[in-house]
Amino acid sequence: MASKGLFISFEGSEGCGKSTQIERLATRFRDSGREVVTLREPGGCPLGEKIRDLLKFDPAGDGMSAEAELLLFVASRAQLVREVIRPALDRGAIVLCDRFLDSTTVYQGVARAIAPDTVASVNAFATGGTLPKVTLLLDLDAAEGRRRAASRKGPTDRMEQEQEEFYEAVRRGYLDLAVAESSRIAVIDASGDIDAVGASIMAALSERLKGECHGLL
Ligand code: Z5A
Repeated sequence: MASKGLFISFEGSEGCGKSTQIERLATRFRDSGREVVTLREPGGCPLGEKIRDLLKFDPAGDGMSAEAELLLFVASRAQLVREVIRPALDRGAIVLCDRFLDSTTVYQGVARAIAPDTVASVNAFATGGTLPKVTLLLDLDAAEGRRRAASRKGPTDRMEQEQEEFYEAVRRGYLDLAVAESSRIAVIDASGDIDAVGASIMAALSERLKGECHGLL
């Protein structure tokens, strides 16, 4: 049975502005009277948050293999889908998720060079067919994203210690994916100020959800 809710994911390289725009969009949707569930990956549920800590900060993660990393990211996703996302969509909520399967396709598949078929197959197993209706890819120069991210407080995590080429591969990987999956993924220029990016997001959603979201956009 088709769910009543709406699932939107946000993707992009580090510091591209996903969290900022999710917060704005959530406020807008809540003001229109809808239940909104905001989530992040990895994380979003108790098991996922433990896995997040393992992936980002736990010293046990030092020297983690690319294969173990892949399986931990999808383990977090498998739990989030079943524990939080599906029930929320069944209630009719709008789910805004900071990263989802495309992060694995790009970070593990492209930047870590794990075989695309392997990544696609574990992604399919984890999501069990629960996919975003629309994915907003916030595209930003990799170095600018790193500058923005560095301006925030907080400890550096394991993933943030990669070389610049890694983040450039991520950006290219996302743009290639957006071409391959253009019916789902909308590319948003994230280089403007917060209001300009927000306006581009609203325009992309209006275009892609035409006729499906009465009173929402
Ligand atoms: N990862 C993976 O490898 N495989 C997977 O399957 C998944 C994830 C799911 C998660 O990191 C890491 O895991 C991530 C990918 C990997 N690694 N990297 N690198 P995370 O969850 O800790 O963080 P993130 O997802 O990379 O995002 P972020 O760093 O938190 O950034 P953001 O949410 O996109 O941006 P922001 O916090 O909204 O904005 C960053 C700063 O810029 C902040 O100070 C804002 O006020 C400012 N900002 C926002 N918008 C603008 C504009 N338009 N102009 C100027 N300044 C702005």
